[in-house]
Amino acid sequence: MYKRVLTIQDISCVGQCSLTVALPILSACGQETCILPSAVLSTHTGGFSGFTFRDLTLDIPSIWQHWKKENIQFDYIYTGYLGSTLQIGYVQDLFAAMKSEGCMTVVDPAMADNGKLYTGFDAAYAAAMTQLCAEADVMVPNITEACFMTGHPYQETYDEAYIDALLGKLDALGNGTVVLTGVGYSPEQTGVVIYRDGKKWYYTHAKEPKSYHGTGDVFASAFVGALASGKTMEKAVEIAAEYTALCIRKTCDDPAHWYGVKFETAIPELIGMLQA
Ligand code: PXL
Repeated sequence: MYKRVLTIQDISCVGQCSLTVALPILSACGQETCILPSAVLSTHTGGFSGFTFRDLTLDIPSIWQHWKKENIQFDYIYTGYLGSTLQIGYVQDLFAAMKSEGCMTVVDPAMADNGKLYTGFDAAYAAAMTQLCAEADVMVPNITEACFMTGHPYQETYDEAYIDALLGKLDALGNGTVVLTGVGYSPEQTGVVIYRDGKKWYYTHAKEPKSYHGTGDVFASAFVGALASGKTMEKAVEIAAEYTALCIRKTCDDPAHWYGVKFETAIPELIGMLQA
């Protein structure tokens, strides 16, 4: 299937995250990929100091208004890292104006990890992102983001009852499907839960020994690419999780490569999984 995907996130010029990951992965999945850059940064904000930040918030309304005039429509609108609280409001306007029938919105609330908000974000930003997730057809938070969105207490270790309570609170935010990432009940495992219509589905796999910046973007991009290729949500989660784990395995023998994963080197395997 050949679908038109719009992805809205920043350009981190160096750092293998956001648009520099989403565009090549979605293209590799065989999908037409349109972009709306939310900001331009010299690097991502996790581990580099002194990065530049050009906010593109004020460009957003005129960009989608032009698309509207040209009658341009999208099959998927997938959002990631957004540059400001105001910008999240503009993306809500874009959803309202551009979400035509059959268009699926996927929101990755890329704002936090390991119990902490990313540099530059505050409670007001998290509240606005929660609202955007509530309006999405599919939200793709990790556990930290899910805790910020629901007020659920963040824990490093947890049991299934903890995750069930978190899923219940995420589900109550809106009408969409919840795809919760980074869920593992033992140190050796991680996985992804899909929660929809009161039903829970869990894909688990071996946890890689290292974690990296940008892997949430790798996962979400491959997930949207697989969905657009016609895979079921369950199969798309499985492909995206396996691809992300492979990207980590292809990176972790190189200590100099600390800032992101070598996702390009695993694109042949991603295409193989999509064709299987
Ligand atoms: O990978 C998420 C992400 C995207 N964009 C920027 C980031 C981060 C994570 O820190 O800093 C600019």
